[in-house]
Amino acid sequence: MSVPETAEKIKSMEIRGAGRIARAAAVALRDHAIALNVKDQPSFTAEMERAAETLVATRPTAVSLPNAVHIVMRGLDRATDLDDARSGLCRRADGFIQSSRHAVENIAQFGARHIRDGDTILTHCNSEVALGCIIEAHRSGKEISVFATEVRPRNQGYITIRTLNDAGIRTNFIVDSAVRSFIHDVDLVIVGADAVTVNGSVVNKIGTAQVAHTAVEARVNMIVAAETYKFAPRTIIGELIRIEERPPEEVLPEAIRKTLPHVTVRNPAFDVTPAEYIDLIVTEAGAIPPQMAYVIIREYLGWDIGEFQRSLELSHQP
Ligand code: RUB
Repeated sequence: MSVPETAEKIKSMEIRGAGRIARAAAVALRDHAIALNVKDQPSFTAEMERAAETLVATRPTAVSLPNAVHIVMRGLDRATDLDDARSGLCRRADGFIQSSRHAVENIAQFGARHIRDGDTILTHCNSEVALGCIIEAHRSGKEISVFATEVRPRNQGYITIRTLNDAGIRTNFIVDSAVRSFIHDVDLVIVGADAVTVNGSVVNKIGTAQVAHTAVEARVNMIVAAETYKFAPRTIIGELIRIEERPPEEVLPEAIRKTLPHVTVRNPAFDVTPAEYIDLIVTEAGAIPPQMAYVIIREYLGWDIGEFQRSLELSHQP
């Protein structure tokens, strides 16, 4: 698939979920690199940078996207000629795609260990890693059941219940506002993440923070399943995660809105759950308390504070 096609599918949410978005971007960059017909290395680098920017601009919240693009583009770093640049980039892209798949598998194994025989789990939105943990627990013979939310306005819950049903897992489907009514039937909440900040806050589908607050009040543990490339390096230097606000049509059709001139629809796609509401973040590097997010950013993402300091110093020069 071409870069513009991939970008369009990410924007329209045909490709969605932070992990899938990251892998789709890596595939698009690799295919673009293979197909690019340019005569020298500088033109190749310039074209690849343009493609990278197009992909990163599609959705602002899922940090997995710029992280994946950064990892892949580092394939250009030490290239000496055009062939070297092309093969370096493809190697990094294939490496990322493969390690992302391994990460999802490992998190499923680690996360499943936190689910006990007889547990009822609540999940919100549609996260392949969160579902991976639940399905692995079921596969290993634990008798479990699930509460899955609807996830207004885009109804990602429909995808979740289809996956759980296909896996043969007993599932209750509830509207988002019913979480408080059922929380005492729940033993554990498991969700995914679009971003984890340096202070351990988790950015995920709108409503996650409400679910977390309800879980804390009911003394129900909450686990976040997140690959290390969902941790946000730039939060080290104070950058905030941008919360995507999507079009009002997703919430209320234009025909109705036209009759309500004093009403404005707000449609943030994500919210922020504070670290203190989260018991554990399960990554492929192991389970960590959210307060250890900085270690993941430093040890696993290949960004170091020196890189930021250099760019900040440069931008301070007159
Ligand atoms: C998806 C969402 C998911 C995370 C993690 O939002 O919030 O919980 O992206 O998903 P959207 P995964 O549907 O708006 O993309 O674990 O699959 O990466």
